[in-house]
Amino acid sequence: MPDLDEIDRAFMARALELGARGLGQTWPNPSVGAVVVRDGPGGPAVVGEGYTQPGGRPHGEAMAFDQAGDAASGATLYVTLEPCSHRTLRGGTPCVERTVLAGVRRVVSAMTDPNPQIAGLGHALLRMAGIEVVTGVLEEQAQRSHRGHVLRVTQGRPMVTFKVARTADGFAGGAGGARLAISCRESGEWVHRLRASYDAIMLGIGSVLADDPLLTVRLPGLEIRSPVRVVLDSSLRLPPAAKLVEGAASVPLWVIAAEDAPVAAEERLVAAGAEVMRVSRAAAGHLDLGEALRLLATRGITRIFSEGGPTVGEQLALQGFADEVVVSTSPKPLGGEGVVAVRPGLAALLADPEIYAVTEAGQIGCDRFEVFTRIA
Ligand code: AOF
Ligand code: ZN
Repeated sequence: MPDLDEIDRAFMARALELGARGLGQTWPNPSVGAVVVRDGPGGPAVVGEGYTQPGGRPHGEAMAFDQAGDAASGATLYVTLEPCSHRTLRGGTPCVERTVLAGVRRVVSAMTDPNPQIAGLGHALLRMAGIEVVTGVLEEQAQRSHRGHVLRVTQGRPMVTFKVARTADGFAGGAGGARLAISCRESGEWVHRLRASYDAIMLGIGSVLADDPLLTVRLPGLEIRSPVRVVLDSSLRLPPAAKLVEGAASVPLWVIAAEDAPVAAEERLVAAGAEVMRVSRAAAGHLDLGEALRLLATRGITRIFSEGGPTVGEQLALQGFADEVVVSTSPKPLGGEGVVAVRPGLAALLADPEIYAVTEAGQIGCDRFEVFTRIA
């Protein structure tokens, strides 16, 4: 017989799996997974499951309770984030209230919601209503899943993942920035799936000019999950004929420029369907990355996937914003001079075990990949 802790971890793992399905779709809200479990003759059984819906409402718990109906009475609720205790204009009964009204006897929660409107109040109110509350089950996994939400509410910026693909000899592009076909099909598909779990994809104008990418999710069934595309373009060099701009009517395109970028260029991009936002310049005339990220957080973005280029990646890491770094390495060398994928500043940080830890590594198709997570 598994003990209660093991049972709790198993149902929480299921709740985390459900919550992960909503990643990239629920901003400005976190994607919360919830499972309602009731003891039956054959042991505990799931009577309701749910996760936060696109746009952030209904909340995960509401979905699970809708499915469970009367079966929630006397049940245990597993939830990946502290249930909300607040009432907002967006409506809906707070999840704490729904939990009490449903007659739930026990709540197992992975972590406290750092949103100052909640911050422990959800758990406290449940306990005051006589419900047994267990917290911290699979907390590490939950913290990772909710990192975008946590950083947005505690630091006012989204979480950022920087991803770079390199040849066996370490290049992201050919001489003069020429585009290279680096990744194999399987890892290309994996990147498309990863993209779909982020709220926005961000890249520097250098990569846009070199590659003319579309940056949408092109996997069957996932096309509608394309994140917002964000271009860091201090002087507004983005040509209105770029593929990114052509698609702006169907997938949002936000261009972040410096305050002094030409107004005429802004007008051309806006006429083509893009939105232009402005931030200050920082060192060496580059955009102030911190200000750009804070701006994106105020627009509701919680998770950013940055696909380049190498200079943007290095800057994100040096300024402490690259929460995760994904490096994929192909078995094929370029065999000449090119654009270095992992620049020296980033390489030094990734090699420092006090700053980054390798949290995942493996093989996808012919490519090798590593995920580095910032730990300090
Ligand atoms: C939950 N379950 O599924 C989510 C929660 O704007 P509102 O009213 O939807 O509230 C959003 C806040 O609620 C959000 O900032 C976060 O703290 C929490 N999200 N809570 O109980 C959920 N998505
Ligand atoms: Zn809620």
